[in-house]
Amino acid sequence: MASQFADFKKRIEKKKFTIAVVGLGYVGLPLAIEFARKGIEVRGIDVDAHRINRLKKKESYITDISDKELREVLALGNLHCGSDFSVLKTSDVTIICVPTPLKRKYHPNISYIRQAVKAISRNLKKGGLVILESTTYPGTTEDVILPLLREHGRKHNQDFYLAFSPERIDPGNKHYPVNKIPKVVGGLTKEATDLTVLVYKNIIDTVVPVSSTRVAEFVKLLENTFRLINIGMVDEIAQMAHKMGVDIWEVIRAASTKPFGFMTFYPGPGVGGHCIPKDPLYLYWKARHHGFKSRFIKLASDVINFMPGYVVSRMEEMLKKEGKKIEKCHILVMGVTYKKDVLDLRKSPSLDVLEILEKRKIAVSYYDPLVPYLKMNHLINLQAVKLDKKTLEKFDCVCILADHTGVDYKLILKHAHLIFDTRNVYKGITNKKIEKL
Ligand code: SAJ
Repeated sequence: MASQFADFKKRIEKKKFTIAVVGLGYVGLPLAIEFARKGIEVRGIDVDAHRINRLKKKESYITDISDKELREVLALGNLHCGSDFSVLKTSDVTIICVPTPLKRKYHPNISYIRQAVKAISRNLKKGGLVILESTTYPGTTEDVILPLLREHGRKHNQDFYLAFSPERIDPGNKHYPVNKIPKVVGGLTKEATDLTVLVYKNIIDTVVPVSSTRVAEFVKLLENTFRLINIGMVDEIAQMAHKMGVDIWEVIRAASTKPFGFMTFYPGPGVGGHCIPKDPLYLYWKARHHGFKSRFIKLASDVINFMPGYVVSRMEEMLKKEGKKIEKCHILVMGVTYKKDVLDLRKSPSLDVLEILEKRKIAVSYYDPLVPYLKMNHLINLQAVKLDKKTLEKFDCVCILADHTGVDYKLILKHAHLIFDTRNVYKGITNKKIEKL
């Protein structure tokens, strides 16, 4: 066993090993590409035939990966993508990057992890290293994955090694590509940790070993719970500032000059995306199972979920000052993705605002340069409007919810009747037609 471990270490250091990445989404595909770029033999696996077809046509479906970049890496000839798990029989390392959504509020759904691990277990190469990257509650790797891999009489640290390493991909963040984001790694055993550190050192500048899989799982949840709570706090403080007639954006700008002991967060129409609204609820759920009810997580989640309704009530106030009833008005929603310049609608608060307006039978249209067409359940079935003088003059209020770059905000300021700016697009501009969060 010692010689197996020593031999495995040497092969990893010499890049003489193969990697399988299970799940080719916004985490898995960039990871597979990074390893392939370094000359390592990579098999990308995804159960979604549509994705595999796109990759076979050398087309990227991930914002951060251009077709050109994908073609260049595929031309190296060491990245092969498909849906066949049998390639794992010859894969030394398997990295799992599958979704971990919620079944319903506060209830994790790790079914994708289970499905992936069962397929891996059926094909696992003897002495292979399995690494889970999907964000999940502390204990998943040891209490859920380990028993599944132990089937067929396998012994860990002999027939396989097991570790957890949280993904830290930040979609759209050009400053921090995969190789520049420090990687935390926690193995079930020291050997598993050591092997996993060596695997990631092939592509990432800084790798941070921790003492267990539970610590590594917890690290990611702390990071994103920190974010959720601070965003929830500033969303609540923004409401206080409005009541007191104080410009919260100026307050934050000035507070940000403090070089220590403060971190800037901005109010918004709510919190979208696949991480922040969801990850803390995995921690909340697990803590409940240990008899601990997290008031911070619940409060922050409640506050951010209140924001879309607050946005509508603020517009209602603005229109009332003009003697208008919102029910008789036509609203233009600007920006429907969950954050600027990222084509992703998941949990977007803009969709909540649209839904509230639709349910109240308030006429609503939208514009988003990234989203030409929006269909959402039975309520929303809209084509994006054109952004021009004639169109803008039709609306009683324009509500800016995602502050994409490249939008003609000057045109909007010139021709809109009223503007509710939730992203401080009109920083430093005072104009009676504009109100901000
Ligand atoms: N948001 C605010 N105010 C803020 C920051 C964000 O309202 O001050 C809103 C955004 O508009 C968005 C939501 O929160 O609707 C989430 O925004 P985000 O910037 O946190 O972006 P995400 O969801 O892409 O989060 C990712 C996370 N990365 C991983 O989980 C690996 C998160 O850990 C990162 O901190 C974050 O990117 C980042 O820093 O950009």
